[in-house]
Amino acid sequence: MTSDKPGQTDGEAGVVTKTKPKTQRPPLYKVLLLNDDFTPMEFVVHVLERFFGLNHAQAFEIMLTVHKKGLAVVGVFSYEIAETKVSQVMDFSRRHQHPLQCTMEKE
Ligand code: TYC
Repeated sequence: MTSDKPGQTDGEAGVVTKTKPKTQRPPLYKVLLLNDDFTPMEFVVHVLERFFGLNHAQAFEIMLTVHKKGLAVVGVFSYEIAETKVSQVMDFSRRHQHPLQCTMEKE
């Protein structure tokens, strides 16, 4: 403040404007696995181990969640990685003639 009289201000006294430093994070994408009535449970477990680096217990648990709830998030990745995982799962499933569906969604 530049004013010298008590209680009088130049209108700027005590006004603090903070500019928050913004850290740019890349957007993340959830990879979702969807249930169906035909894909064998063992195949889904295998897919989760092979393409998502899960151990057998983790893979089995996620497979059961999808089976019971209809879908589950398998992992969260950058756009490129998520897209690659979805393609790998869809290609592998089609090659084995299973209707397993995998999609991605912005977090
Ligand atoms: N519902 C399937 C069955 O009973 C198993 C299954 C689980 C299929 C998860 C797809 O993403 C899936 N054989």
